[in-house]
This record gives sequence, structure tokens and C-alpha cells, in this order.
Amino acid sequence: MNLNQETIQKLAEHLENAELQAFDVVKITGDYPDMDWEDAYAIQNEILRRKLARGSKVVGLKAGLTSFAKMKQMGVTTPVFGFLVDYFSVPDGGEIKHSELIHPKVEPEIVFVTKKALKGPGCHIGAVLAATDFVMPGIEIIDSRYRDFKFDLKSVIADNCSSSRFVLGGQMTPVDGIDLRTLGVVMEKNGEPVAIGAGAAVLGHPATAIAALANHLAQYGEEIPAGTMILSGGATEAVSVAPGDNVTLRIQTLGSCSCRFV
Ligand code: 0L1
Ligand code: MG
Repeated sequence: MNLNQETIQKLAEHLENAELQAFDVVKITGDYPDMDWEDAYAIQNEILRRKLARGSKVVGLKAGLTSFAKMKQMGVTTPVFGFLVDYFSVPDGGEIKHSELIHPKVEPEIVFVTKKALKGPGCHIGAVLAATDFVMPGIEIIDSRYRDFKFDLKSVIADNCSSSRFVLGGQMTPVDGIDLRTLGVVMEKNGEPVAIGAGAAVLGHPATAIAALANHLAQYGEEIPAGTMILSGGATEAVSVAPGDNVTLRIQTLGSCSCRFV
């Protein structure tokens, strides 16, 4: 690690204030070019610690930047991982106040819920599928705290990977007998398809993103506990939304979910 604890706390407060008060900031590596990967996750963990201290609960985890479309959109080559807390959750068909966010975008995701713990290193898609209770559709609402979504990977990790809100819905679908790679994904904005993809867009198979998360946590001696909900990453590029927009995600076999920006 290159940053001291005081700096980590200061940067966590800075980024969390930007999230809670909905203002944008410039990427933090501009002022702290020596920040390393451990520092980036330490800042993210400090943001989590602050939220837990105020009574928030962790309700899931996420993998981000897992599709080739997203990697290309953001100019990066590696996935990132973050946490989801209770107030990020929006009911299916629910409203999201655009004014509480900075510049939200929506992503269509295949969501996993585990029934057994997953532990790396060496976690692979076979282990993930065996440990999956069910999958379902999820819309992730990302809202980078960085001006115009301009960042580098370390800045994004520190910012909890742009996590902001999510909507789950559709059918709780067991993975036996379905090929997650070939499931069609259609995201509509105001009734028009705006992003179209398939499960394989996420690292070739969306379970790969869950295995990557387990292998990432193993570096810290942690695992994915049984009963964890995990967003596997956008299957297409993220799409900007404005007040008044209705978003519906349809995933073949898994059903649909929706939300409205007000
Ligand atoms: O969930 C995601 O793929 C987002 C990761 C962070 C980068 C971004 O804001 O697009
Ligand atoms: Mg995402």
C-alpha cells in the first residue's frame, strides 16, 4: 500500500459525500498517482465501513466491467468488484429519483444467488454453477461519481465501482438445463430496444464473473457466502437515462424487470 490510513479515510469520505450529495468529482489518482490496487480496495472498504456504521446492511456483491462492450466503452481490460447495500435496492417497477443521482446509466445483468459458499483460488464456472441456487434478471443503475464517467480503474474501484441502485425481478430460474451463454438480453427505454446482447457477452459465460469474484476475495482470505446475490456485470454497454424514462429488461427464460426515473 502506498497511502496512509488518514488519506484512505479522507478519500473515502470525499467519494461517499459525492455519492450521498450527488455531486461529481475528478478522478482521485490525479492527486494520488502512486495509489495502488490495495489502496483502491481499502478506500472502497472504508466507504463500506462508513455505511455499516450508519446502519446500512450489505445485500449483495457485484462484478463490473465484465463484458467486452463495457471494457471497450470504458477503455479498460480487467473486471472490478464492489458491494451493494440495502438502500441501493429498488423494487421491480419502482421509481428512482434522478435528482438523487449524478448522471445515471442502466445496465442489463444476469444476477446469481448462491446456495453454497464459493471460495478461491481456483474457483471455476463448474463450481459456480454447482453453487448457484437460481439466476434472475437485474437492472443495475451505475452512477460514477467522476465527472463525465472519466476515470481509471483504481479510481473506479475506490468509488465502489459506480454502484448506485439495482432492480431485481423476473423468475427465480435454476441453472440446470439452461445455457446462460445463449440467453438473449434486450433492454428497452420507453418501449424501444436500446441495448441487445446475450449472456456470453459477459466474459464468455456470466458464471466466469462470479468465479473471478471468488478468486479476487481469496486474496483477502474471504469467500462468497451461501445466499449471496451477485450482479455479474452488464451484458451490453451502459445506457444513459433522464427523468421520465421507463426502462425494462427482458432476458430469455428469466423474465423481465423494470424501473422508472422520475
Ligand atoms: O457495473 C459496472 O460494470 C460499472 C463498473 C464501473 C465503471 C462504470 O462506471 O462504468
Ligand atoms: Mg454493472
